[in-house]
Amino acid sequence: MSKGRIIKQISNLYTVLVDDKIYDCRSCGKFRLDKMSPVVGDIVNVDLTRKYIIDILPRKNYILRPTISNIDLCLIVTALKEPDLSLNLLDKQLCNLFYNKIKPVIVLTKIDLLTKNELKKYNNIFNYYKKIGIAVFYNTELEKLEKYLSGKVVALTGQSGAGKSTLINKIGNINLKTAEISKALGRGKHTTRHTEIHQIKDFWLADTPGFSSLDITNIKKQELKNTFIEFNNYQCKFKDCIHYKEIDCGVKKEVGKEILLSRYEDYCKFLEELK
Ligand SMILES: Nc1nc2c(ncn2[C@@H]2O[C@H](COP(=O)(O)OP(=O)(O)OP(=O)(O)O)[C@@H](O)[C@H]2O)c(=O)[nH]1
Ligand SMILES: [Mg+2]
Ligand SMILES: [Zn+2]
Repeated sequence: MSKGRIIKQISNLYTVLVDDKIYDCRSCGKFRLDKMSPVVGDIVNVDLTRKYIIDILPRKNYILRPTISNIDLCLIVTALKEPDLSLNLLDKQLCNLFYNKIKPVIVLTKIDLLTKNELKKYNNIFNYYKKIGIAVFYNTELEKLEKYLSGKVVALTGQSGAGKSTLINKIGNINLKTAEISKALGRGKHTTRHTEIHQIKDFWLADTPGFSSLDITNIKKQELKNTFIEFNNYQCKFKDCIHYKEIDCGVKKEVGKEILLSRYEDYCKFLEELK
């Protein structure tokens, strides 16, 4: 029996990396019974003669969208144009990651397509995200980004067409498939079809399939406020205040002042989706 990491999955075929060697393995029936199937990122025990995954070692973390485990960071790759920036989708992804206790980093792409004025507007918005403690990089700041990623297992997530595979190609000097977005529909073409971890320099980057919408309705109403991390800094009259219809709410008092308006609006939209 040997220990390795799953770096790729295509239906029931898993690519497992054991001591720098790659093995194509299947998972045994017991996982179907346990209702817990192996996913990319899992550390597993494998039987190398029969090419079977025998056990999944305890996970440090796990997330369903994108489906991956044991990551140190997740880069939310976000285009400022083509497809147009959606702060709503960005806030939703942040919720999803904070809820699953995975550290998010925002990576902005396609700044080359912006006018000076647009760039200024976006700089103000993203300074807010920095202020609340989320690291923000442009996809042109490769050296800075690489230093930040050093030693880590990192997943890239984001809308289809945002530039995830392009970024990995640039950093790793490799050649993952990329494609222009559909100009007619204004969105990506779901070019990447499976999750795969690539060893690059002294870190690991997982490319994942992009999406166009994200479902967070598994989060409970009382839990949602904790995924908007800056809300914890304010005092409300009621301990269980969800910052919605309550009186004397410290969060509502700061909306448009200390709290970015779009953040609070997105919070309310998500809360209503959970009802
Ligand atoms: N102008 C510009 N184009 C970019 C940039 N980054 C990526 N692109 C282009 O955007 C398109 C989509 O890039 P991909 O890397 O395929 O996007 P993806 O996020 O991997 O998309 P999926 O695999 O569908 O999830 C490609 O045509 C890239 O060349 C950028 O910073 N500027
Ligand atoms: Mg891709
Ligand atoms: Zn409140």
